[in-house]
Amino acid sequence: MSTELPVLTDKDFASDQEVRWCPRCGDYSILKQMQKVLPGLGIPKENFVFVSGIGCSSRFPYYMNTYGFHSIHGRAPAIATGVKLANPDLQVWVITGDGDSLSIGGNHLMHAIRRNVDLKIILFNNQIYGLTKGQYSPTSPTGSRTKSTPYGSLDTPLNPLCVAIGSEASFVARSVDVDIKHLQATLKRAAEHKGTAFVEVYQDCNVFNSGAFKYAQSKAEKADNVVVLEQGRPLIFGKNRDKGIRVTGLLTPEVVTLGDNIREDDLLFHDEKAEEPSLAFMLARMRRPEFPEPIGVFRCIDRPTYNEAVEDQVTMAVEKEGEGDIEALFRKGDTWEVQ
Ligand SMILES: Cc1ncc(C[n+]2csc(CCOP(=O)(O)OP(=O)(O)O)c2C)c(N)n1
Ligand code: SF4
Repeated sequence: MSTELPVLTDKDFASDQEVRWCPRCGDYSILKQMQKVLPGLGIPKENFVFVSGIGCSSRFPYYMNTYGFHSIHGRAPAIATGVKLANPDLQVWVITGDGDSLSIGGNHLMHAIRRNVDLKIILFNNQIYGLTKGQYSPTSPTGSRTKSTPYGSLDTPLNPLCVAIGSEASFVARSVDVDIKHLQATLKRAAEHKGTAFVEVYQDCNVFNSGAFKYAQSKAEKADNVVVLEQGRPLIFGKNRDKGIRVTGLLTPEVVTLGDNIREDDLLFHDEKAEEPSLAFMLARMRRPEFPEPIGVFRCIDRPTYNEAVEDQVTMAVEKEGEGDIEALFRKGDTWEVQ
C-alpha cells in the first residue's frame, strides 16, 4: 500500500466559514501565510490541531480546515498541552493575542514554555484588546490612550519575547503580519522545532490601534527600523545597508555606521544556538527609536520536551507497577461516605 501523502495546497487548509475580522485587519495575512506553510510540512492534514483562547485572533481555528478548539480565555496552552499528551502524533498550534496570553493567560503561557511542551505558540501582538473594542493590553506602550486609559497608560509594558526567554523558551522568534516571505519562513521554522516554539507577530489592529507597527510594515520605513536576524551573519540594517549593531562591555548594544573605522567583522554576529539566553534577551530588549527592532529567530536550542518525558515516565511506571486501574485508583487511600 502506498504511504505517499496527497499533494495539498493552501486552499485545502481554508475552511468554509465566513471570516469575520474587520476589513484590512492584520489577522488575514497571518491566516493566509499559515495556510500556505502547512502543505509543505509533509504532515497529514488530519494531524494538525489549532487551539485558541478568546479574542479576535482566537477566531483563527474556525478559518482553518483542520481540527481546532476555540477554547477558554487565556487557557489555550493548558488545553493544547492536554491534546499533545493525549496524542503525541498531532502537531499542535496555539493561537493567542497579547491580552489572551499575557493578561488572563500569563500564568498558563509561562508554564507551557518552561515545560517545553511540543507546541507552536503564535502570539498576535496588536498592543490592544481588539475583540472588546480597544482597552489597553499588557503590551500597550506606557502613555497609550485607550478606552480604559483615557489619560494614558501608567503601566510598563511586557515584552512577549522577554517573557518567553525568561521562561526558558527553546525557540523564540518574531515576525510581521504583512512581511509575507519572512512570516512564512518563521512559521516553517517554528513548525520544525521540537519543543515549545514561541513566535510573536506584530499585527495591525487597524480599527483600535491603527499603525502601531507601521515602522516595521511600510517599505519606506522598515529598512531603518528593523534588523533581520540571520544565523551566523552580522547585524546590518539601514536603507543603504551601512548601519550595524556592535556590542560593548557587558552585552551593551550600540548602533554604528560601517566605514573606515568600523568593518563588518566588528559587528555582532547572530548566534541563535547560544546556550546562554543573554544574547537573545539583549536582542529582544532592543526597541526603536534607539535601536532597530530585530525580527527572525532569536533563539533555537535543543531541550528535552515535556511530552516525551511524560511518555517515558508512564512507560517506566507501567513496567514497575503494571497497567493502571482507574476505578481502583479512585477508591484507593482515604475515602468516606457523606450521609
Ligand atoms: C473570563 C473572561 N474575561 C474577560 C473576557 C473579555 N475579553 C474577551 S477578549 C479579551 C481580550 C482580547 O485581547 P487580545 O488577546 O489582545 O486579542 P485581540 O482581540 O486583540 O486579537 C477580553 C478581555 C472574556 N471573554 N472572558
Ligand atoms: S478589532 Fe482589530 S484585531 Fe479585531 S478584527 Fe478588527 S482590526 Fe482585527
